[in-house]
Amino acid sequence: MANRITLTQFLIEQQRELPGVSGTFTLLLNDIVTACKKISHLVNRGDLIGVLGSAESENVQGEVQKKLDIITNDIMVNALNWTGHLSGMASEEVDDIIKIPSQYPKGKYLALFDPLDGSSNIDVNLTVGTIFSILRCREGIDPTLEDFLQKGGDQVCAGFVLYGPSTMMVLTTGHGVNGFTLDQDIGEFILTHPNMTIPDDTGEFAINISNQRFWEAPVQRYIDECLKGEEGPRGKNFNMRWVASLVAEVYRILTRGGVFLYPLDSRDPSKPGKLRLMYEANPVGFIIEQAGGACSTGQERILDIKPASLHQRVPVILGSKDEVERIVDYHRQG
Ligand code: FDP
Repeated sequence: MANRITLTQFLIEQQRELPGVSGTFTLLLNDIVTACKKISHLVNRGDLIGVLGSAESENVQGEVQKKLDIITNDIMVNALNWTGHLSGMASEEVDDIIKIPSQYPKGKYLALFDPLDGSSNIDVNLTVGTIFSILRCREGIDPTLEDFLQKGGDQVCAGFVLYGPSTMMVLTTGHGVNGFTLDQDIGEFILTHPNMTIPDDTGEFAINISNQRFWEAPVQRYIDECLKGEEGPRGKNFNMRWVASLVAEVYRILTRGGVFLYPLDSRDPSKPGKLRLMYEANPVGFIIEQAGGACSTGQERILDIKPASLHQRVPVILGSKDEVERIVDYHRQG
């Protein structure tokens, strides 16, 4: 069919136009694409191939792992560890950094990923996804933890693949955001959503309202004003969504605007937020900003945070710029 731009063609054309985008980087993205196509196939086959359900193990965060959490992590690691494009990896499912086996050469990038985000949705056949973030690294070294602890603002690339009614990849290399749909017939991602942008204002919010009693005052105030609708200080009605799958919420916001909050709450003082900085907040924050939105903890821009540890959690408020700025302003006011 004429005029269909594949992801490979898109990347090679971008590589020609942008100084600094190397062939190695394009090949690395192709490695990730291959892994995500495999994951898409497994998610799609579901119970037919017995991959659903719990694995009866816990990950580093103390969360019960699903079988697919483990399988998808292995797919990512095994697709990326031998290619020579990476110096190391880190995964939400693995305690320490993942080293490149000694028999393989090391490259100049680091890959961090959440192989199956929203995995509590997998058994109920709702959208899940893979999130990834690419950082630079001194070529050929055996990276230490410190090499991984870079600010989100230093990411070379971030993306996620959505396993929903259709499989989609959303990608940024710091030059806008583009969306690709997997054509299952030919096994290629096709550019279907060029230059995705988020409207500045919104009438839609997403938050797990069952945690309301644990929120801080600025978030209580923002949600309360949304719920008051036309009769309240905002003078308009709001709609609410909660898919409980970050990738699905972010994709919705990229297509029709909105705001998503997983704020600081007082449930467990050892956990400042639920979402992970390196695998969730940073990559989606980069994408959201590149699409014209904003992403903050309420106190600071997510992409400015200097990470203290690999599995660090942060509060996340992201989406339409004016709404995020309003919530940040409520935090300033206390
Ligand atoms: P999950 O635990 O299923 O992986 O990654 C965290 C996350 O999903 C996000 O994708 C999602 O937005 C959130 O947790 C859901 O949280 P609740 O369980 O509080 O609804």
